Amino acid sequence: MLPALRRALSEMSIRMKTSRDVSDLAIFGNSPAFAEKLYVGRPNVGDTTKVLERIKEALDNRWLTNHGPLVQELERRIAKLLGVKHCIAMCNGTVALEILIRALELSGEVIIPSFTFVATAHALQWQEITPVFCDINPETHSIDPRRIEELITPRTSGIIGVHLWGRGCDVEQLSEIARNNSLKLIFDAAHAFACSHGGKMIGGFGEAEVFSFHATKCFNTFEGGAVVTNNDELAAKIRLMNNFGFAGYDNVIYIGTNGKMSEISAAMGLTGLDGLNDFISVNRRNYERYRSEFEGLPGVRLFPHDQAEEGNYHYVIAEIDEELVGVTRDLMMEILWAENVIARRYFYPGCHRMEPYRSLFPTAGGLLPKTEELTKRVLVLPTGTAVNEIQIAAICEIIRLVLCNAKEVTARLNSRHLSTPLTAAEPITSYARTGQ
Ligand code: T4K
Repeated sequence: MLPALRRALSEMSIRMKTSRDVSDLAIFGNSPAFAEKLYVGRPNVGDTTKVLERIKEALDNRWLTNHGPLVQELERRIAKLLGVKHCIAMCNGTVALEILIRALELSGEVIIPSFTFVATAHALQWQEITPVFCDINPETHSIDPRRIEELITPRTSGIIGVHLWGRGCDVEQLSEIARNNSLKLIFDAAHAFACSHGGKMIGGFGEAEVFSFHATKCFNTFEGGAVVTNNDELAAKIRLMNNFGFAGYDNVIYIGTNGKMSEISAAMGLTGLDGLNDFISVNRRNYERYRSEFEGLPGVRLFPHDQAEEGNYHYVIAEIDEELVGVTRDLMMEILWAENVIARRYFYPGCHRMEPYRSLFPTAGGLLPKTEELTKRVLVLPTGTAVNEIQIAAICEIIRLVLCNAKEVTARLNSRHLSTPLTAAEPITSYARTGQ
């Protein structure tokens, strides 16, 4: 470990072990680098006093849910921030997707990427609509518009683009395909709160867009989500459906469900909005730190956030190419977990390999070669307000140590796992950082 880093660690009293050679790694039986686990998706909490004040306000008002004043305020502020006419806050992103899909009367088949959180697919299948999985562009990790038209059948009613990792998918191409084929286009923007595409805030594209405000997101309401749209009629219908179809006391005019957000969630959300710029600047600082640590590390690609756009920088995604580095992504994850770095392999193994889709479409993988490859490479690393730059430097040191000694690490672990040998390609010669 760098002397400066070691000094900084002792000054900050962070309990971290330093690994200088492979034998120090926790996977070989040593104590982990971090005394406490570092997670992906640790919630951004913001000003706790303010959250509690707002919750007290709700309790004092005795107005706890059913489109109360805090939810209304949250909806107004989100609509303003995103430059959209309507925001309908909901209990989570999955229910928001389900209600939107139902409100648009999607049916038959809907084309979606397989490389997404399983909720995108489940929101369709739950309503007996078949998700048809489309391959992705490995550069952007988003649905590849060039692969869509071959999947359109007379049963296709729509397309769901997913702005994965907060980066806008190819909205223009998708819009053109939807227009030419009379399909409804919506976006799963679960990752993309406060992000822009082509200089315009995500939220205003397609028929409507859906956000998740789950605890693990950049901006959270404990559990929560929203549909945002500029379509007045659609917004009115969704509002009804979100509250059992009630259009006033005793007057149900439509089939609906219960997707309402509570006042406690809105209290968290309003406080999160107050702190949003701070969350994003920490995320951005962390991302830049990872970027500089990974510079000159061949075989590892850090998924690029487009600096020309507004971004929330909420996910730090490393792609570990086994062919180039001689270590599998899974082995790297195992090593990091042993060090208490709980990196995640989102969205492994791809929706098409999860149930019920795996049984329904056992050959889907043949049409998804890029998805299949990417799900073996992606490793999402801890960031957010719970992670600091010193910790990031130490995580990167571990990764570098493993990559510098890929052959030795793999051989030692292969002898440990004799029953399931790990494969090792010839590693690139040097991962040492310049100046080390
Ligand atoms: N579309 C997309 C593209 C999505 O990514 C999602 C959700 C949705 C739709 C659906 O939106 P919601 O219905 O969820 O609003 C997590 C989240 O539960 C999920 O919301 C999110 N995407 C997905 C990407 O990540 P898991 O299965 O990874 O959750 P879990 O329990 O493993 O937690 C993730 C990490 O966060 C852990 O490392 C621990 C940490 N954590 C979690 C919670 C809840 C904390 O430190 N504190 C906490 O309170 O799905």
